[in-house]
Amino acid sequence: MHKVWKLLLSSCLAVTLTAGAQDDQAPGQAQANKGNGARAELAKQPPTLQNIYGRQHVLLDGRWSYIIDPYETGYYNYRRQPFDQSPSGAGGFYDDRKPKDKDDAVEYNFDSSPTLAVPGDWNSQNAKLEFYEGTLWMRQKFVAAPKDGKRYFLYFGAVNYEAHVYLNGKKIGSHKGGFTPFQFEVTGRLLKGENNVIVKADNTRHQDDIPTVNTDWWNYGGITRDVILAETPDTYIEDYQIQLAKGDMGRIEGHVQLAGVQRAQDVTISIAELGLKTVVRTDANGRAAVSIALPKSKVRYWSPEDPKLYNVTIAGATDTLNDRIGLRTIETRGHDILLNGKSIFLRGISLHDENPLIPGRLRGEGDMRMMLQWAKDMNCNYVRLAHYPHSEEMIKLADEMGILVWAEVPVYWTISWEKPEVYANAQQQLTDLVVRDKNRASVIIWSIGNETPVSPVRTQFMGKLADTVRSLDHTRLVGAALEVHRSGDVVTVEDPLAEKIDLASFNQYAGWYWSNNKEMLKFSFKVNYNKPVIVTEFGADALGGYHADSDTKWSEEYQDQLYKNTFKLLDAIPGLRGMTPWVLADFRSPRRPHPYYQDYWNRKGLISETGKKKQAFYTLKSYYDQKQQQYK
Ligand code: GCB
Repeated sequence: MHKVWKLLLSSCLAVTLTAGAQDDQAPGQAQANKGNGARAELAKQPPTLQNIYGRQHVLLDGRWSYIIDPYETGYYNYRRQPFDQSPSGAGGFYDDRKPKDKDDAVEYNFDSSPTLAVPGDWNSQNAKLEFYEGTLWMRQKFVAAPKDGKRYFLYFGAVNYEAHVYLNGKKIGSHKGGFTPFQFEVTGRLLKGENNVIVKADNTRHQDDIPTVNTDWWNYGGITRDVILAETPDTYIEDYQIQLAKGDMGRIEGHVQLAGVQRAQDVTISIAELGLKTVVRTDANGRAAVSIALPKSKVRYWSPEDPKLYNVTIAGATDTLNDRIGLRTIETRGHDILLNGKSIFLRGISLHDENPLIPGRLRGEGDMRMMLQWAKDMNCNYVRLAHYPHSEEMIKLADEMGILVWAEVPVYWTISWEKPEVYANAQQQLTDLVVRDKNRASVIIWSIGNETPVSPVRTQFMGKLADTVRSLDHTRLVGAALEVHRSGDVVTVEDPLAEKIDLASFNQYAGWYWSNNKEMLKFSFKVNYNKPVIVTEFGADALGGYHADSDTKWSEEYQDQLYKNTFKLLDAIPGLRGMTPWVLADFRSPRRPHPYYQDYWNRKGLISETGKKKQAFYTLKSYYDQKQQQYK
């Protein structure tokens, strides 16, 4: 009997071990099995490396050869048993086999297969794959020169959705979840000279995944973020947190975590520009708490107006890492959001991890800069990175460009709330997000989900996520995009989950899904929470370049008028402290088939799929110009 165990390792990394174990083997006890090909190769994995780009590394991006495999012929034999769980572990496409001689038939061939750019979704790179949901095999070859005394990690920024990874024909592990990083230690498995990494990526949707089958975005498949081979010393800095203590502008609070044999070491944390140097001693588990008093008068605190990043060096006896870290506090008091103690208004916009001009997933810094610059052109100081973790590069860019961030996990709409394994998956994705981005000053809000319909089982699920995120990081705010309820003309936010989070944050679609421009001003909002009110979505579809009067849906004028009306409605809410209208740019969605107005695009963008700004873009900008004056 074969069984796949999802392990929630004590620290953070979700790793699926393919164990040829007995059914009664408990999760967490799965062991590598003797002799059985790939199964013997799988071992407990250390948590993902903090600050992957700060490591000695090579990018394994570039052109990857691929084979489309809708029937998973390269994974299962004709009795639908996985090859990688057979006694030899061989037989799948990951063998990358060539015919031995002329009477040998091999039915696949990476060498003569086409290639795709990595990072990159496959849907935008080959018309055949535009709507494809299923398995693709992808291969990259690279030369390595592993050194004695060093450790090596194969790190994936994201693969959507399920990845099985093979190095030189042997399985090294698998991972589920389309937007968070994962890694496998490959020390001792890397060959001197040519190596071959093969990934089976499968973006099939399932009801019991996170997200579930129903979303309003394109299900882009493939290796959508960087693939990295990182080298560390034998004992290395695995993780650290260097951030201001909650509400204390005079102190850094955090920790350092070493991994390896020499775990007890002196570790020096220095911020040269501030003349700071602190030495901590890690314990037998490699851990040390960090607390550093700051010369407040000398510090330039990070903010959108002055996104100052300090060079921080963390140096142990065996490993040194550099990071650029912003120092800021974030709190709420009543209706106020306080950044470095000062009340702010979040002039935001929502966006997807998609470049409408390709269209496809954001591929790197150029694409990301374009998106964030568009937000800045609208005088935004804040973005909602909907509806799933965006890339680490994006968050770093937000740090550098001075843009506050709402970061989210794809707990979206109708999740299978009652299933423990579904909860475990959601918790893992949230954990991986927090672990990855906890040193980024730009991130001020962790969002645990979007428009999840109120019910006891859902509220329990979401409540546990809220508790988890607070236990991982008590310095930031916790949010969720809640739903509203209407009774006559009164729109209320009544959700027991609101008690568990720091914001009264909700989506509302007056004038689009309910009512219209003529009538929407009759509505009023009742938000009975003494918390900052953040409107996480509102909007209207407009086909760029389609002009009509402001009562005609799909026109730029309609969208523009809806924005003007919405400002009137929202400005009447006493605690309003920010908003992220839906959405920066048109984005692709299979739920949007209208042949003329949509053509599989959600048209609520303020920028069209050709990159043209619609009328409402300028209307939102002038509203934000006023808000900026108000909160000076
Ligand atoms: C929503 C969702 C968002 C959709 C949007 C829409 O409430 O949160 O993902 O794309 O509405 O356009 O309907």
